[in-house]
Amino acid sequence: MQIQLGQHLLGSNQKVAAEIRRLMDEKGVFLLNLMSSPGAGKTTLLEKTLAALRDQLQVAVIEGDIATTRDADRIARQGVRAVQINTHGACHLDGAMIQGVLPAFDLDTLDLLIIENVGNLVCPAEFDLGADASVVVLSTTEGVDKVVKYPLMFREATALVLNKIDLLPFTDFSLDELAADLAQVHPGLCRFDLSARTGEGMEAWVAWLMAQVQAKRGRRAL
Ligand SMILES: Nc1nc2c(ncn2[C@@H]2O[C@H](COP(=O)(O)OP(=O)(O)OP(=O)(O)O)[C@@H](O)[C@H]2O)c(=O)[nH]1
Ligand SMILES: [Mg+2]
Repeated sequence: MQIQLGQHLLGSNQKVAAEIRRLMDEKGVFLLNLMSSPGAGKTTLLEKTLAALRDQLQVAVIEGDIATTRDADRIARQGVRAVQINTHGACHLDGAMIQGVLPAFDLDTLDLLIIENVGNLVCPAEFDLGADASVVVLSTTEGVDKVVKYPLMFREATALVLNKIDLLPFTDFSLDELAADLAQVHPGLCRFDLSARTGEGMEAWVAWLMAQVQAKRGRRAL
């Protein structure tokens, strides 16, 4: 019975996700779903990414958290429009939550809409939000075993950001082990090793994201 209910919920979420995807395709907006465990550095990565992109692209952010507007406040301080969703306990965002806040954005002028999902390495991977890309942030302080312990998130990701490389010397995180685990779970996964704190490695990530957005803008122009 529980399994049937779960399948029903996921099925109806899939329909909403398809509607979001259709709308984003029609408007030519690139929708990015950013996921990680709590504290891996999603908001810090966003702050630095927005600083690099905001003069070249029209960008906005949807922040998902169980409570508070702290992350949306951090993004707003970058001069970027941010709408906070509070899930009041739910461990992930779903399609209906995203659809509910879309009227707050001018999709006709937007190039890039970034969703920062609720900090959680499990549930967000189960819910399609209609995104063009799902990016998972893993940080060097979490332990290298997370890829094999939480494989769905990494299997379904479009790209992986390995954050906090400035802390590598102080942890037992192994880049070789990460590469071996990724070869097993998601061979060929696009990966960016960086430090959102120091800025090291940010250029390749920003260039990749910019290229994704421009490719979609190009399709809109056709
Ligand atoms: N040393 C170091 N610290 C970082 C880096 N990126 C983020 N941090 C720190 O990690 C902590 C968590 O960063 P956030 O950006 O808030 O993490 P988050 O993933 O948005 O967290 P939630 O939204 O709560 O899931 C903060 O204290 C950041 O300053 C990094 O590259 N290096
Ligand atoms: Mg955050």
